[in-house]
Amino acid sequence: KKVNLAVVGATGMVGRTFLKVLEEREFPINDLYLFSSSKSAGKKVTFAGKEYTVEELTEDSFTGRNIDIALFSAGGSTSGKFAPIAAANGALVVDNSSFWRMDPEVPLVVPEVNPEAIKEHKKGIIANPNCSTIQAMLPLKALHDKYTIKRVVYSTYQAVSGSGVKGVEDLEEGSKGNPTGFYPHPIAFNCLPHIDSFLDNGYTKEEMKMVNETRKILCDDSIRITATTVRVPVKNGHSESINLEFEKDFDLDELVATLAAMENVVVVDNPAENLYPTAAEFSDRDEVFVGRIRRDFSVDSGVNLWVVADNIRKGAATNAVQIAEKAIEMELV
Ligand code: 11C
Repeated sequence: KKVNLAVVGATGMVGRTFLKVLEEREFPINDLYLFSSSKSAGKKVTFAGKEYTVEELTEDSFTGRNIDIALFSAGGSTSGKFAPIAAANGALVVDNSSFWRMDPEVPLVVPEVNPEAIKEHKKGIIANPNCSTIQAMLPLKALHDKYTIKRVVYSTYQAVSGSGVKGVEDLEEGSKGNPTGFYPHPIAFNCLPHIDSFLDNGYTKEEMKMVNETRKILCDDSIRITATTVRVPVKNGHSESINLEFEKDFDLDELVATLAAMENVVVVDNPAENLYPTAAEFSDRDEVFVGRIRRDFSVDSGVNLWVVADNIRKGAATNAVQIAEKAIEMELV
């Protein structure tokens, strides 16, 4: 079945990657509509050999166009206002912002982990999780099903592309000695334990997203979770140290095999050959890469993992496109 598809935020970093991923995966598109703010409206974009003009997003953009699916990546306030308008006009919205993620009527989906949740949408909106949460969910789901996770300690090393083009500019200019002042401190040759804004509990919003979204996606509020999220001078690709404690004991070889058997997880773990995933070498891919898999000897049953993925692909665009593909497969559009 071919669908009429809209991309909202088509000229942004994630929006452009939506188009790349849709083209690569030969997504079955009938009519394609590209929307942006007034600033980028009028730009020409080529998709599958055809030129499209980006239109300004307005309240009438979805009227009378029979748009089946709308992929949104234009920030929380745009999603808050326009996703319900798109849904009211019959579109199934897959939203990349944080606006709808914790709404109980909005499924929060990683297709390899909880695809069946897609069917439970009540508002015509499905939320794409935060990038740092998405990549953690694949290994955690495989291990939670088998060993029951009791506690998670996340420590992240997140690329500047997660902040958009301005973050990448600050790293590039800052490394030449001219930081743009985009971050509260220079990111070049530095690490900032500060992603998104600070909350009253001392955590950042990014850290609390990891805590709350993990529980929602794994459907388990009993898991104890803490997180420290750090911006590092890496252009693209988030890396995460994940420490897990289990209810059940495990055999390490069996645990590695369990991870390797998970859909779209690739184990890259051979210390003797200096083999482990790194952001620079393993981004621009759609899978999640896991290495440095080793027992945590400080607890009865625990493991440490190093998890790397492309935050713009699997962490945003690819995951959203996979949700749209599942929705078509499930005949929801
Ligand atoms: C970052 N994770 O790397 C953020 C970007 O909630 O969708 C995505 C923010 C979000 O800065």
